Amino acid sequence: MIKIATIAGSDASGGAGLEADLKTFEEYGLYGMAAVTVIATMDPDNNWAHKVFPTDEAALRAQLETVFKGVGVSAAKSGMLGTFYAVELAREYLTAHKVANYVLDPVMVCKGAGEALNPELNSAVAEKLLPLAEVVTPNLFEAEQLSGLGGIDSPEKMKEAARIIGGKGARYVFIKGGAKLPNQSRALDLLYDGKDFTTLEDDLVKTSWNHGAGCTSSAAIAAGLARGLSVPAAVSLAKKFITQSLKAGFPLNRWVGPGNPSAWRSGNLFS
Ligand code: PXL
Repeated sequence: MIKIATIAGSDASGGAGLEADLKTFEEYGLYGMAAVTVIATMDPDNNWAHKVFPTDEAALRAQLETVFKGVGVSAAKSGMLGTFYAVELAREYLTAHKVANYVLDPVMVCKGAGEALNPELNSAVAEKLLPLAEVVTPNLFEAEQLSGLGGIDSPEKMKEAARIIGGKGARYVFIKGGAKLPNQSRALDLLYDGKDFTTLEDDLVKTSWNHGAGCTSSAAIAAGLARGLSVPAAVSLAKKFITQSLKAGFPLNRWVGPGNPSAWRSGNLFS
């Protein structure tokens, strides 16, 4: 069995975070493990307001010890880290255990949580983890934060941002325009390998039930790498996977709905 790990937050509602990651790993036929950085909860009596409870440092270190030293992985991803010590510990373990297939999802905001998480923490993620990443997977907002460019609203600006982010150390930069670019008829993402750009297009899925899309997409890329795919092949398969997942999104309640990572089984992921 091929092993893979996520260093991420738990989303108690199950659509994002490590829950989305583990569901995705399962669909790829992998053995998934998780080191929990924070626990995110949502309040049904207060408009689904998010709260984030960090795991304490010793508990996080012990989990990383279990996963990376005790077992070992073919690939890993990180999601919401939540604290400076989680950033440091992720760096320490990914480096010490020479995890080559590391996918950095620079989670800066939860859909529904509104404002960006701590900007200084975002800088620490960029400084400490970008240089380790085989692939970094920002959405447009995160690409703006990582590149320092404002208003990324076109494929040209996405390219400019990708060059800057690539310059900070990630081998591949995958910027997810998704459904967020103005006047688009297709969901458009961009992959940059340090030299060339590849544009990836698929059906534009207009849905509110897209909670966890970023987590699922980066988990699928890491899963593809764990299975031995090249980065371009893993990204392209992940794009098909997330499109299927979003087409099958569904509501959990009046506030939120996730995609469905098992949707490809009745779709055409591999065709
Ligand atoms: O979708 C971003 C995200 C990542 N990780 C956790 C989350 C969320 C959003 O809710 O809860 C744990």
